Amino acid sequence: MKKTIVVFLLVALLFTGISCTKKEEVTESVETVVLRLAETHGADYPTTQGDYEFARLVEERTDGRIKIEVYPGSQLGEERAVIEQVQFGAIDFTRVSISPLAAFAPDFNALQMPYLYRSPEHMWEVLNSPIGDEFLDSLIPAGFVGLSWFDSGARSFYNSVRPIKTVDDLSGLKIRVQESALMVGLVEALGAVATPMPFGEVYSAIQTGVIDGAENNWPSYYSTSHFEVAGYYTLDEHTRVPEITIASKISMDKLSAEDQKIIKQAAKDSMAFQIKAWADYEKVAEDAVIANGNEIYRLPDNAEFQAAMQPLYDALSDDLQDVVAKVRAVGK
Ligand code: GTR
Repeated sequence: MKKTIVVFLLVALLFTGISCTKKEEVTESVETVVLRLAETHGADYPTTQGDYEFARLVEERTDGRIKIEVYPGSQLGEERAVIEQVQFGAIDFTRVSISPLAAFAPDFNALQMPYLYRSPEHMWEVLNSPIGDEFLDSLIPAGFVGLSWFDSGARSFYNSVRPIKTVDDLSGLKIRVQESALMVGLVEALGAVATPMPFGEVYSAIQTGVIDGAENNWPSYYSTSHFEVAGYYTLDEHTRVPEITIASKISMDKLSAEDQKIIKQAAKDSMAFQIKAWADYEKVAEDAVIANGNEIYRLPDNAEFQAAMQPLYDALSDDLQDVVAKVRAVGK
């Protein structure tokens, strides 16, 4: 009799155990949402570090219910193609430069005009002002939810042919630009030949002489090894192009209002982390390029370059000229 009871209890325990595990599994698979974020840079690049921080905050604040998997190194595609996929909900998030995004939301060109910001501080004052939030919100009709801004320093020209000290030195050089009409216009205004091309193709295009150079900030010049094949870097700092994290509106609409709020706040809260990571990496990149013996030239002033780019401002619509005026008035 005792034996029967013991066996009965053991069997009962076993079943309770099994049913508990099953229940947990079921609950977990119902509640955990896994979303994907596409990033063009490698894992240790500061924007990717900012992405990881964003993902960490979302996971922490949703008690693990929402996991954002970051795919660095263009695993999910080059920027333009990724933005398209975000637009139709195949990818949930991406961190991109606003240059290619402007093809989907042309007003963003106003935020990447040459020599628009007086300083890095001025750019941050603008992005943290209602202007920044209006731009983030303006993406809804294009199918995106704008979440946050990341730092990207200033972009300057580099090439494999000659040092650039004047606008004339750029004449006839084939310069790669992002897939952005504004950037094509900018390079053409300086008398060079603009070649739009995905980021991942630039290294071999310079190496094989398909193009003479490109333009980017210290971190990208370094992390892509472009500095190895294009030794002349001129710090003309023609643009400050903010990075942006966007969500697919289709993906966001599937989440509760509360979760959407958590995601938006987490994105904003990841900015400080990225800005610090940016400053650190910018220094590492600059030191490494200088140690490599590259020929760095800093323009004594930007007047000549700035004047050559005035036609880009003249070509802006009245609405965008108004935005530019508002941006310039910030902090004055
Ligand atoms: C980098 C930016 C990338 C990408 C790249 C490019 O500075 O972080 O998102 O836009 O420039 O030139 O394609």
